[in-house]
Amino acid sequence: MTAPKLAAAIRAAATAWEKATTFDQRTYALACPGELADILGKAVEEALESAGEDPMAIRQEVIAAPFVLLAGVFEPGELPETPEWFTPVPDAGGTQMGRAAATAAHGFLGMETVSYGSENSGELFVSLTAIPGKGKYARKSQGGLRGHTDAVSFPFNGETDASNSRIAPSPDLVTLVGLRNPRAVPTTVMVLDEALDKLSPEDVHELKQGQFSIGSQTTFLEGMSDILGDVHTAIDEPVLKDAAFGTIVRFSHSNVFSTESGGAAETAAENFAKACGEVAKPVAIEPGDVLLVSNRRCLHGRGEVGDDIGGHSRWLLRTYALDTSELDDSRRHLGDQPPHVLFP
Ligand SMILES: O=C(O)CCC(=O)C(=O)O
Ligand SMILES: [Fe+2]
Repeated sequence: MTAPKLAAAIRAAATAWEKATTFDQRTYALACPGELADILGKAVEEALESAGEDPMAIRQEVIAAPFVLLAGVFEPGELPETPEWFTPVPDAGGTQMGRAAATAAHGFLGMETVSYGSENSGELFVSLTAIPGKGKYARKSQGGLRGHTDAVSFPFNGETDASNSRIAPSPDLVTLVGLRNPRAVPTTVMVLDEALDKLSPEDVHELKQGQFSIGSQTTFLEGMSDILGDVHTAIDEPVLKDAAFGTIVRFSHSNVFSTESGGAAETAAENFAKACGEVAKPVAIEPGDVLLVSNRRCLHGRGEVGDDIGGHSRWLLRTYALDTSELDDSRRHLGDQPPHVLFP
């Protein structure tokens, strides 16, 4: 039972930080997420030590987990009405503490909180809410989502994209912060190993071959055209890969296709999508919770959100974390962007 111990330590670190700072100091600190992660990550470690826990063991367990729900790690407190677009995240007491709790978790895990210049202009935290209107963003935001990994067209950590070596890896973690969820709309998690247990060895073999086209997630499309001059698609890539610590995945029901249709690869992808649906577990992220989802050992999706807009309707924040200890600076935007903004 690692999650409750880590949750208590994050809550202690975040609460102490809140008491020791003013609103304006917190605004300023959140603008330097690397430094804040160091400070809060150490505070989490100290809180675990004073509770008699072994921080190293807890860190390893969380890094290896498909997902970890950290319940009640911050007080959502003061919040404006739910926003109607991804950005900007309003600077209010509740969003500050939610961002701090996520930053503390990443800092403790030794991961950097990152964004991509091509998604929501590189904002580090974005709001996931129901968007009004009839366009593609509105439709996507109000509907359910089938299983996917985020930033799916980008390579695994430690690998290079075949078309452009600057393209940064997809995140290791997708981190969701609960601000409002009055209808308890579930985020769904699909543990990779559970899905693979449902597949034949032949299907698993097919999914490990470089024979899938992997298109971009909707939220990256416009930014990517601006930055790369084109939309990025990874071609002839595998969906599964054997890594040192087990099998890892990049997949999306809507953006991954076998390069050739009608063959064993296509059947394997269909069977995999079906298996993911069968193992999906609902996790309703409540206000004050942080859900860490491995973007390698787990897929995630969501139940139907519905058309409640603004007011006190569902509101999560999303950010990403990546182990950047081996990342070359060429894979960051740099220039006029803060260092945490990755390319493209
Ligand atoms: O809203 C959620 O619970 C998850 C959303 C998600 O996975 C996404 O926007 O990529
Ligand atoms: Fe997602």
